[in-house]
Amino acid sequence: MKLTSLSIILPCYNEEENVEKVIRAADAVCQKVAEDYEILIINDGSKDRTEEIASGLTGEFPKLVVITQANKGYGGAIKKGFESASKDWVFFTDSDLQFDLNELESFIPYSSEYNFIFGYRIKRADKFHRILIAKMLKVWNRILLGFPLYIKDIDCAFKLMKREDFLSIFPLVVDGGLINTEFILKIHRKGYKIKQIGVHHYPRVAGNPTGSNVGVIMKAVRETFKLRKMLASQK
Ligand SMILES: Nc1nc2c(ncn2[C@@H]2O[C@H](COP(=O)(O)OP(=O)(O)OP(=O)(O)O)[C@@H](O)[C@H]2O)c(=O)[nH]1
Ligand SMILES: [Mg+2]
Repeated sequence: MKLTSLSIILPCYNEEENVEKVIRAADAVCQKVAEDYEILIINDGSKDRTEEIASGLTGEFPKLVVITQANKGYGGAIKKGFESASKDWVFFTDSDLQFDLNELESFIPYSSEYNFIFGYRIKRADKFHRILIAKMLKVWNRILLGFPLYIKDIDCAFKLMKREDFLSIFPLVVDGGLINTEFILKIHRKGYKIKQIGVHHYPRVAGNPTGSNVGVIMKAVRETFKLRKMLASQK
């Protein structure tokens, strides 16, 4: 079984050591899981050779599209990917090789029954403080936003979604670290079923982890209150 068509979104910020490998991995898995596909590299204002390396591979990979924007942070990068995607299904993951893209294959059989298929990290290969922040986010989201508790791993960057249904919850009001929180909440409130599948997670071996600096966390706090307002207005 294959998907009719798939856009795979890869946000990249200073991923010169990872970008070629992730493009190769994405192309290989796309060939297995989709009849037609596009690979979208969202180069989020990288200061290194990410763009040069990715653009240099467009000859070898005709399905590869490199989109460059000024740095907007993780949320702004995947949002750009969602806006640029054109295929029936959308899958996004990180470009730092912390996931095995081949595991997308195990999601495909569920695509006839579910429009949202989300990975959860069976065992997170992250530092203690990152895992603690994720646990705190869950409690925070529950108390302030009424976030559903059955979602195992809010921010797992391994999600497959049917684009038409995903677009029905747009526009997204946040563009920072709470982007997953926002769209999961909206999907849940619309009554969609979400299938969750365990995926493996590996330590980052190259490049710099910057996903949890103080600026990112402060923005997430501001975004929570923006989200609360949005939810209240939709009641
Ligand atoms: N940190 C960061 N990542 C970005 C940005 N824009 C896009 N990304 C990409 O978003 C993905 C996730 O970023 P990571 O820094 O790996 O964040 P994380 O996986 O939550 O945590 P660590 O790997 O521990 O930092 C990667 O593919 C990045 O290249 C940005 O402005 N900052
Ligand atoms: Mg990472």
